[in-house]
Amino acid sequence: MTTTSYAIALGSNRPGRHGSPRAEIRAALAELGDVRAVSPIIVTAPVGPSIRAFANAAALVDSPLDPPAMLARLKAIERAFGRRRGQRWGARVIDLDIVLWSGGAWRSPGLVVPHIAYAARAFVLHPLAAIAADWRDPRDGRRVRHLRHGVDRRRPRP
Ligand code: A4P
Ligand code: MG
Repeated sequence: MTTTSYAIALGSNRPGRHGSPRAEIRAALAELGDVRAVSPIIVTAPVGPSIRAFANAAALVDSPLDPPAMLARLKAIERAFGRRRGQRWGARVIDLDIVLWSGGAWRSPGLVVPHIAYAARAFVLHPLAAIAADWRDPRDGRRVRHLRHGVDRRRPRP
């Protein structure tokens, strides 16, 4: 069976049964399966209406699953961690997104890969650049390191 690679973004801004958001991320990483690389866990200011700071990280996961099956797996982990439905953009114990897939672009009902918003999000690109700086977006060939420089330039300077 062919094994593919996924770049997964992890986020948490609410304590759960494993402890702090950082502990929730560590626990989720242990559930992801064949994890080949893990970024540092960073603390980021919330983007959107949520007030609490996030812990964010990225991981590279090897898996024979196709993207819908991988998404189902991530959602099962989210449910097991006690994430409630209908809390879009709200505080969450764990949020697991598929950012990139080695198979390229994917589009099916309820799933778009690359993730629709990742290229503009520092809280995704900073951890991802620590483990996959040379991964290219299949749509335009831009590398993760290049995208990260883009969000850094948009950040206001003190
Ligand atoms: N979906 C489609 N494509 C994907 C994909 N590539 N990976 C669908 C994962 N899911 C994908 O996501 C909503 C639906 O998107 C899923 O059911 C799936 O079918 P969700 O995780 O259930 O809901 P959500 O995460 O609340 O909504 P959304 O729009 O995904 O929110 P985001 O974009 O994930 O933003 N600030 C900081 N600093 N750090 C963060 O991690 N996260 C968010 C959430 C906001 N602000 C943040 C952070
Ligand atoms: Mg999500």
